[in-house]
Amino acid sequence: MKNIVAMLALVLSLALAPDTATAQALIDGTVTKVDASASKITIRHGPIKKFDMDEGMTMVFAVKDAGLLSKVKAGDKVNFDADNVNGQFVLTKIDKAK
Ligand SMILES: [Cu+2]
Repeated sequence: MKNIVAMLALVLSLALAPDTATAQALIDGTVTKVDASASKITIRHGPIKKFDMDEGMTMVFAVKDAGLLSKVKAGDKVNFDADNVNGQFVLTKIDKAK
Protein backbone atom coordinates (compact mmCIF):
# COMPACT_ATOMS: atom_id res chain seq x y z
CA MET A 1 0.00 0.00 0.00
CA LYS A 2 2.79 2.41 0.86
CA ASN A 3 4.40 1.67 -2.49
CA ILE A 4 1.23 2.60 -4.32
CA VAL A 5 0.99 5.90 -2.46
CA ALA A 6 4.63 6.67 -3.23
CA MET A 7 4.11 5.84 -6.89
CA LEU A 8 1.01 8.02 -7.12
CA ALA A 9 2.92 10.91 -5.55
CA LEU A 10 5.72 10.47 -8.10
CA VAL A 11 3.30 10.34 -11.04
CA LEU A 12 1.54 13.46 -9.77
CA SER A 13 4.77 15.41 -9.37
CA LEU A 14 5.86 14.45 -12.89
CA ALA A 15 2.48 15.46 -14.30
CA LEU A 16 2.66 18.87 -12.61
CA ALA A 17 6.29 19.65 -13.50
CA PRO A 18 5.73 20.84 -17.11
CA ASP A 19 3.27 23.54 -15.96
CA THR A 20 5.85 24.96 -13.58
CA ALA A 21 8.51 25.00 -16.30
CA THR A 22 6.18 26.85 -18.69
CA ALA A 23 5.29 29.47 -16.11
CA GLN A 24 8.95 30.15 -15.38
CA ALA A 25 9.74 30.58 -19.06
CA LEU A 26 7.50 33.64 -19.35
CA ILE A 27 9.16 37.06 -19.48
CA ASP A 28 8.29 39.89 -17.07
CA GLY A 29 7.54 43.30 -18.48
CA THR A 30 5.48 46.47 -18.38
CA VAL A 31 3.35 47.55 -21.33
CA THR A 32 4.22 51.08 -22.42
CA LYS A 33 2.07 51.28 -25.58
CA VAL A 34 -0.60 49.24 -27.36
CA ASP A 35 -1.16 49.90 -31.06
CA ALA A 36 -4.06 47.61 -31.97
CA SER A 37 -4.51 49.01 -35.49
CA ALA A 38 -0.92 48.12 -36.38
CA SER A 39 -0.96 44.88 -34.32
CA LYS A 40 2.03 46.09 -32.31
CA ILE A 41 2.80 46.41 -28.63
CA THR A 42 5.68 48.14 -26.86
CA ILE A 43 6.94 46.46 -23.70
CA ARG A 44 9.68 47.43 -21.23
CA HIS A 45 11.21 44.10 -20.27
CA GLY A 46 14.00 42.58 -18.18
CA PRO A 47 16.80 40.38 -19.53
CA ILE A 48 15.70 37.68 -22.02
CA LYS A 49 18.30 34.93 -22.17
CA LYS A 50 16.86 33.14 -25.20
CA PHE A 51 17.19 36.33 -27.28
CA ASP A 52 20.66 37.20 -25.92
CA MET A 53 19.23 40.35 -24.32
CA ASP A 54 21.37 40.62 -21.23
CA GLU A 55 19.87 43.90 -20.12
CA GLY A 56 16.35 45.18 -19.91
CA MET A 57 15.06 47.47 -22.63
CA THR A 58 11.92 48.89 -24.18
CA MET A 59 11.06 47.35 -27.51
CA VAL A 60 8.25 46.88 -30.00
CA PHE A 61 6.81 43.45 -30.67
CA ALA A 62 4.62 42.46 -33.58
CA VAL A 63 1.59 40.47 -32.45
CA LYS A 64 0.66 37.10 -33.89
CA ASP A 65 -2.95 37.31 -32.80
CA ALA A 66 -4.31 40.86 -32.48
CA GLY A 67 -6.85 39.52 -29.97
CA LEU A 68 -4.01 39.30 -27.44
CA LEU A 69 -3.93 43.10 -27.31
CA SER A 70 -7.46 43.36 -25.94
CA LYS A 71 -6.24 41.78 -22.69
CA VAL A 72 -3.78 44.53 -21.74
CA LYS A 73 -3.26 48.29 -21.79
CA ALA A 74 -0.38 50.73 -21.27
CA GLY A 75 0.88 50.62 -17.69
CA ASP A 76 -0.03 46.97 -17.08
CA LYS A 77 2.58 44.68 -15.60
CA VAL A 78 2.59 41.51 -17.70
CA ASN A 79 4.09 38.08 -18.22
CA PHE A 80 4.63 37.32 -21.88
CA ASP A 81 6.40 35.13 -24.39
CA ALA A 82 7.71 35.89 -27.85
CA ASP A 83 9.37 34.21 -30.81
CA ASN A 84 12.15 35.51 -33.00
CA VAL A 85 10.77 35.07 -36.52
CA ASN A 86 13.53 35.91 -39.02
CA GLY A 87 14.79 38.72 -36.83
CA GLN A 88 11.36 40.12 -35.99
CA PHE A 89 10.14 39.64 -32.46
CA VAL A 90 6.58 38.38 -32.36
CA LEU A 91 4.48 38.29 -29.22
CA THR A 92 2.86 34.87 -28.85
CA LYS A 93 1.38 35.05 -25.38
CA ILE A 94 0.59 37.72 -22.81
CA ASP A 95 -1.21 37.89 -19.47
CA LYS A 96 -1.46 40.47 -16.74
CA ALA A 97 1.04 39.70 -13.97
CA LYS A 98 -0.55 38.32 -10.83
CU1 LIG B 1 14.46 43.45 -25.90
